[in-house]
Amino acid sequence: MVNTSHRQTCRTANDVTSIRQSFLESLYFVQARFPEVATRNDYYLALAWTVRDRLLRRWVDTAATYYRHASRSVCYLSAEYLPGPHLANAILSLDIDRPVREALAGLGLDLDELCAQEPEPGLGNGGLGRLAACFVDSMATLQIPGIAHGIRYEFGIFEQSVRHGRQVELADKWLRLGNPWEIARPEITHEIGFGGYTEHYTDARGRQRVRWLPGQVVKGMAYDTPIPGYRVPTVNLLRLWSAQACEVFDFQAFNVGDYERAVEQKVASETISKVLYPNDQAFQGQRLRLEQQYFFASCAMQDMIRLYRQHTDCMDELAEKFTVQLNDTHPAVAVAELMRLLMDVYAMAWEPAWVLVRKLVSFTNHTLLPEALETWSVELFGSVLPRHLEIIYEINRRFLERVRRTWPGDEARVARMSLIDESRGRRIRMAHLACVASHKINGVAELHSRLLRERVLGDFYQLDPSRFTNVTNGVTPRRFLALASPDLAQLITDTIGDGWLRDLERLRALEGWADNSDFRAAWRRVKLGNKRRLADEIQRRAGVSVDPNSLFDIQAKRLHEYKRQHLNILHIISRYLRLRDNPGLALPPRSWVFSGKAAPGYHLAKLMIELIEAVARVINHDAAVADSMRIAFLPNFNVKNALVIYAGADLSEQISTAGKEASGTGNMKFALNGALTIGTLDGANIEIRRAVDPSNFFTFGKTEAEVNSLRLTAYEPRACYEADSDLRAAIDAVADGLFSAGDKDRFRPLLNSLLLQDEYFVMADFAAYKACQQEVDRVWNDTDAWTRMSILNTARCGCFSSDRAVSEYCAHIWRVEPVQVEHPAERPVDKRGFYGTR
Ligand code: F58
Repeated sequence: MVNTSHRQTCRTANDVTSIRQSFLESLYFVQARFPEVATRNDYYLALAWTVRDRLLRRWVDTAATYYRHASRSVCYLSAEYLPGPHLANAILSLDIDRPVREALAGLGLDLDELCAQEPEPGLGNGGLGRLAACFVDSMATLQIPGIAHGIRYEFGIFEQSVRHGRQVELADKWLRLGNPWEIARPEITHEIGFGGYTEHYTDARGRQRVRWLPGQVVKGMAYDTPIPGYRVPTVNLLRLWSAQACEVFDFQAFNVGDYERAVEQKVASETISKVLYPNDQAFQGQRLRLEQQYFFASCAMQDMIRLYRQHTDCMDELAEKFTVQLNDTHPAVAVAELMRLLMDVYAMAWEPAWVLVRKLVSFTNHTLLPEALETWSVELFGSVLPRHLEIIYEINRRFLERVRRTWPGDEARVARMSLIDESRGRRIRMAHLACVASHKINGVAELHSRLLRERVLGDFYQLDPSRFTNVTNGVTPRRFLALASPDLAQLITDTIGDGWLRDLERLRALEGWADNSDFRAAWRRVKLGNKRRLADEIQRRAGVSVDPNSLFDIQAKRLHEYKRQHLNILHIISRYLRLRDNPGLALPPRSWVFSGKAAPGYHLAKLMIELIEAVARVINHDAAVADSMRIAFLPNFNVKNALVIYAGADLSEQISTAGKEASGTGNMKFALNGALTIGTLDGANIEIRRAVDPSNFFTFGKTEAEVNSLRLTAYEPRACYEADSDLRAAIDAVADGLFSAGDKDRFRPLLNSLLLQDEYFVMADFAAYKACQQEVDRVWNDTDAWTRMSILNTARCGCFSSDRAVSEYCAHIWRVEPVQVEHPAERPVDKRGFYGTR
């Protein structure tokens, strides 16, 4: 008989000798390599397999526990995930850093070097995808049963490089060298139909039924990635769906010599999960994008029902066993798909099916920007999903009946609330579909949730206020503090113990240490070390040398007009001009760092990168300001590159137009790492400012209400230009070609948008921003005061843990409870040696 402790020693024990043994065996038997020819990547992979074995043992135990208890589970649907590299996080979760380091050191290898080999899955655009990854991490840590479904894009977000001062996009080939973190599940597949037509018929029991006869069918195959909880036995899974052709070849075509047609079908099918759309915050209604959305929503819903039916044939209790969370509207077509499955496949009538859907589904909105709201042309939608269009019409018919009953005669309201927007051609409003089907609808920060209730979804709120709620976003402290800044994490643990890693509110115990000068000195030493690391990175990847003792002022996020990188750069220019004119001006040295990608088709965002680069080139080479100003654009902002940035920041730029940034999560990551924020009263900035106390936060700019009334009156950006000589000088310098070798046209589109429209009130906020930056200089000059504020920022940001956010989803939306994973040792081993069987 094989006993479990033996299994443990063979393959998954955590002592140095076992880890070394596993590593060497993985190198030989999985990588088929020997040391003389092994590359660093072979070593990385060997280590990944070694760690993976240790995850898989827990993963199987977790799955077995959920299966045996038929635990109520979260089915999290997100079109995007940005988990970042897995290896270091897995080692942290499993608490095996020390033995792994030692085992590798014995072989002359360095853990950090091997970790650096790992390409990251860039399966998302930005905040939304990273939030999904933080939630997945927190669900595992809180031992919440759940599966996160998404798309296994073969090409994720493009890799950004900067050539001649411009963004260049390169294909992201993250799967090129193999992915040791995924397990292909060729047995878990679902068929997904597209196009075709529907037929209405009467079934054997006399019921009116519909069947959909798709014109094309593709197969969705599951790839599972283990997601470990932090120092708990739970390992959940991220299930990414990959599209495959149903038949490898159309043999008929092949046999008659039509090779092209034979492979055409295969190529078309597999295109669905080929590439991530790189547009953030701008909806583009391409057919392929709709196909992607339906593809993964259907895979997820079919898979949820498959898992449910492992226990019972009766569909009535589906909503007791699962809860479905829509991460924005990208998976909202799941609502119609669920209705189709329940009615057309499982023969339920409309009413009970709809009751089930309403119990199952809830929806998180992540944006207020009108251009980001998804609406599909009815014509396109109907040609891809004819059956779903019928279902959406019927949902709408019933829903509008209710609206008319509630507000008789108010046809304007009916038009506003309809799932079909009739004002610009006929278009399906996906947010309305998600709302109508959800028992809870939430925004991601207090201000955002209020604006949803008052504006974007105001009518829906009036119809059913109890369905609306707020869950302010959060970030995982494991990745964004422990992995981002190991030294700061160590200092914190040495000071207050390590409980903060699972209960971030415990950071508050640092408050008392802010007044201790020895602690402040230690804090500064650690921060300086982090800044040195970042300075090395800036030198290596941007070719700019920065002084680690200067103030590191950082804006790292997607490039977007509403995020206002141009406000930052205009201020930098004005400061440069002031310094040039007054060489005696005593301004403390600052290094500005920008990082972020621009959507490939977003010309003004790309032009902002060009302007940053152009300004950097001039200022960095001007000896007159060499001691006090440096600017760097760090290319290819992603999860991996972000960590060293958050850890090394002194000042975090969170300067979006009030009312535009739903929440922000970078703001939380910076503050948690002890950066002070200069920010507007937008998104979660408001809550961060309240948490750390306004005295430890640099606030500026128009409030959402002020911005709104300015928009309604005749806003004149040119008047701001006339009124502020620094702003005028900055704009004129750009217009005169100071940063473009005399080319006055180069940045014209950007300047015109500011002077003629200024949709995002850059000009209106410039003076306040400038004044606030002077305050930053003043406080920076008082090193002790700054350090104290830095410590208090970390100490008071405990509430921005994604553990807190996920707990709120569990309590108020999902009604899901933690489940203790059973250890195999607690389970018998059967005669054959299979462990855990009954
Ligand atoms: C972001 N949205 C919000 N969308 O902008 C940010 O304020 C918030 O903190 C974050 O979500 C998490 O709630 C966002 O990142 C996208 O990237 C979409 C991806 C799919 C296409 C449309 C944009």
